[in-house]
Amino acid sequence: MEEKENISFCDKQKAFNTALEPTTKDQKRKSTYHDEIVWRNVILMTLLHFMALYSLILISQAQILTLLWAYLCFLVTALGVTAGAHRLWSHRSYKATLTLRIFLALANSMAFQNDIFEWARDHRVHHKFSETDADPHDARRGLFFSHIGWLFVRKHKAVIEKGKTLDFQDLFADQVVMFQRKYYKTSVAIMCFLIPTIVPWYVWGESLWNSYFLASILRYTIALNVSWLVNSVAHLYGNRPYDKTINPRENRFVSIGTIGEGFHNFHHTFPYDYSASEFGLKLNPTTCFIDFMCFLGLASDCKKATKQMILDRKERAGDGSC
Ligand code: ST9
Ligand code: ZN
Ligand code: ZN
Repeated sequence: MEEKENISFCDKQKAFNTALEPTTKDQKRKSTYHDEIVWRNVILMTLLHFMALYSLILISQAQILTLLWAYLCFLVTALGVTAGAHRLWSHRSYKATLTLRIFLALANSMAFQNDIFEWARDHRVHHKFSETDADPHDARRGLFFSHIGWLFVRKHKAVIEKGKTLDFQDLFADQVVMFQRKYYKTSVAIMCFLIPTIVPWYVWGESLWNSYFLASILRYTIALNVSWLVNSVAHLYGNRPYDKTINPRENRFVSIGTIGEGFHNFHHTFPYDYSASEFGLKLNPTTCFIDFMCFLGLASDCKKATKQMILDRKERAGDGSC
């Protein structure tokens, strides 16, 4: 048993050290970087969006239960990103029990936005090097790039170089994160496509066609786009009550779609805050979920910026709006 633990620890260390070494791909990137387009992503994303447009026609033909199911899948998807990959794994803004982490990892596979490790790695790099070449979705490169374009090209070499200076040991040490990464494709097939499609067909007799297009394709595409709005629109449009020197902004419209993640000026100013928004002032569904998990004993140690810190910051650096 002890030997097994040693082996797995050594393996993790080896994997981490290997991740720090430049790969052949990295060497190539140094000499060739210049928006190398990944056509596979362009084609797949274009196809997905056309399929989502087609899904809109099916809304009027579907059973009401199927539409409610698609919405429920959207909420679970969203929590997998907001309460999971974002507030728990990227920022460690609260602690979660194994049960909650398993639920959030499954919900995260429903979101199909890269595995938790990769999502959190890119997101930490985004916070640390915001609006520089090392920011994976650098908003200085415009609305399209920060929304979806960054997924169509190879990363700027600075993203990888700077990213490798950050510490991801906590993610390597989380067995739920590592398990999800190992079985990512299978978990996505089951959580993002199979379950959303099968349930309406099996339980209330919806056609497989309608449930696939509405609960899988349309729900997935909407969830992707609202998530991307945080990187694009919430970095370009809105007010900056907490820090007018940074790009991220408060955007209520984005907050509604993302169940509470559009208070982006606050979030970049106080990234450790589990609510990602000022306490009491804003309705934040993800915060309500985490609070409920604390009530059930599944979450704890929520970090929060104090009222005084927020007031001081507003006075010192805010744009005067509220
Ligand atoms: C998607 C992600 O949509 C969405 C993220 C949204 C974020 C929103 C944030 C807002 C916060 C609030 C949340 C709101 C949510 C609301 C929800 C409501 C519903 N550091 O990546 P590779 C190294 S995904 C350090 O392949 P390329 C590393 O060694 C959509 N190192 O780079 C890596 O190898 P490995 C579906 C890094 O080749 C190696 O480089 N998925 C870092 O340039 C190669 O990495 C897709 O569309 C780093 N940061 O390719 C696929 N990064 O991983 C998208 C990399 O083995 N991805 N390294 O360790 C790709 O195809 C590729 O990543 C690429 C770049 C073509 C974009
Ligand atoms: Zn964040
Ligand atoms: Zn941001």
